[in-house]
Amino acid sequence: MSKIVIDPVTRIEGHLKIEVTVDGGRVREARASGTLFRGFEIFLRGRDPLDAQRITQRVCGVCPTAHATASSRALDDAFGVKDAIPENGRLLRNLIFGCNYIQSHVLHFYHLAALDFVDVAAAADHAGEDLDLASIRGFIGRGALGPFLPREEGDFRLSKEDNRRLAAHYVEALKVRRMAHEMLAIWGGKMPHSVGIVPGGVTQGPTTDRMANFLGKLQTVREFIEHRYIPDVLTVAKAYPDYFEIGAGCGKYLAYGVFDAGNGATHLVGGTTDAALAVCDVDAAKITESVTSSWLAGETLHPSEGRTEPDVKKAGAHSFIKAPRYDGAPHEVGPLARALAAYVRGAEPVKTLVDEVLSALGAEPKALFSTLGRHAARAIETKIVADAMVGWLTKLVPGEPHCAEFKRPKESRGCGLTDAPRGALGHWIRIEDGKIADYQLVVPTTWNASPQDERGQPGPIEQALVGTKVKDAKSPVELLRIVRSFDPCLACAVHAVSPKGRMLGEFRVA
Ligand code: NFE
Ligand code: MG
Repeated sequence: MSKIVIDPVTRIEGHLKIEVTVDGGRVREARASGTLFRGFEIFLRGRDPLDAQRITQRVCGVCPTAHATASSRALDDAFGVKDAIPENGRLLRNLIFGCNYIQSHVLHFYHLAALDFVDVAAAADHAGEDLDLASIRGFIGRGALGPFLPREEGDFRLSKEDNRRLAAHYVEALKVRRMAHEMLAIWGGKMPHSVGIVPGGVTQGPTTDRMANFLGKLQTVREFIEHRYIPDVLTVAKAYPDYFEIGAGCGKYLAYGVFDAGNGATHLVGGTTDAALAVCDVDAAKITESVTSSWLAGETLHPSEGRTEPDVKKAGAHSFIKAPRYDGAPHEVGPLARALAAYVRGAEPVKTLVDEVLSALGAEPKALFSTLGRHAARAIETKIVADAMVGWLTKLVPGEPHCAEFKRPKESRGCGLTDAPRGALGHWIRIEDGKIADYQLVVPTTWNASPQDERGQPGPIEQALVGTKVKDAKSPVELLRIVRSFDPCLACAVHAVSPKGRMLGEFRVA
């Protein structure tokens, strides 16, 4: 029996440590640890409730809009205006958040995950005119390899031509992400840490020139999704079909739903699903967080009563991540969980698009429970969100209200649920004497990268690794591909800003 330690897992956000024991060439046990703590839930206490929208965005530079959305929804609830958001406010919140979804999903595929499957070295001897490939060739020629590392040799399967094409799209994707940021800034002032989404709605209303500017950029982004992102995921999927068979995970999925459709409905529907393709509505009372394996004091609690008290000497603890559970069980969150909830409910356009992708790959729905299933679900969702944004844009009415008036109660409680790009996100606030008395965040990667709970149940990423065959313990690319398919963000998971840390991971084989 041997042990592989990957610390930190790189090309993700923040510091994730993965330890596995390998027996007979397969992973027998896996342990995920978040190795950073900064305590947003602690320093929010005593502040003005309106600060929550500003401060919680600083949890993460990739998904600040998700935290702006969850905190504003928690405050809508606490201030009693959650049913009073004007139409323009609802639609602009969706448009602002939609830009962040597109940016985040494109970032994940091209810049965080693709280079495990695409050999960027194929651009080194490119002699043609393509400026994007020439730019990569320039980086390689100068020995400036940082953006492309770590690069695990040994299992690159695309043709040289496909490797080059996808490497060029890596560069094109950087420009698309910039455009998504610019689109968000049309409504939200800046990105990251935008000022657009606030309790009651948004800070500014629509004008025809902003709408026209936004639509032009949106069409460019939609073309990229249609002609690059989705075909590129299919190219990878066809070359690595065994990744539809590994990395399945815990077999239980949770989505709260996202993009307000009015009257309590969401455009991307929520629900809990399981591997037998049964779906149920979510009951937020069934959410708990365990701290058995975490360097945190206390016991299993509902987040509305949650505590955050570090205890770095705690015996048996190995992570700063809590272990969220739904109805006592670990649940995977993210694009796959959302796709499954919609697919099983027969919600369009998800059902048709998922069936189209499965038929292009000659795969059954059960193939979705896998490493590549997560990539496919994320790509399909990017198209659905970008397409829906056209409809939201055309419903805006310049001159109509965009934010509800609210009074600030001395005492109140609020809960804001949404789905962030990486999965189910909840913020809970308790206001006392006009100030934040308690604030708890239960974040997507907290669900996915959670450690064992008090019943000894491992978290979703830990379960996804168990059983995986590792060909070369010194270059465990299978483990990295599985972990990255969850798009982990440790900065979010521990609710901390990631400092500039060790840039290159190390693999230790004991
Ligand atoms: Ni730091 Fe985040 C998203 C949130 S993930 S990226 O999406 O919320 O844990
Ligand atoms: Mg928390």
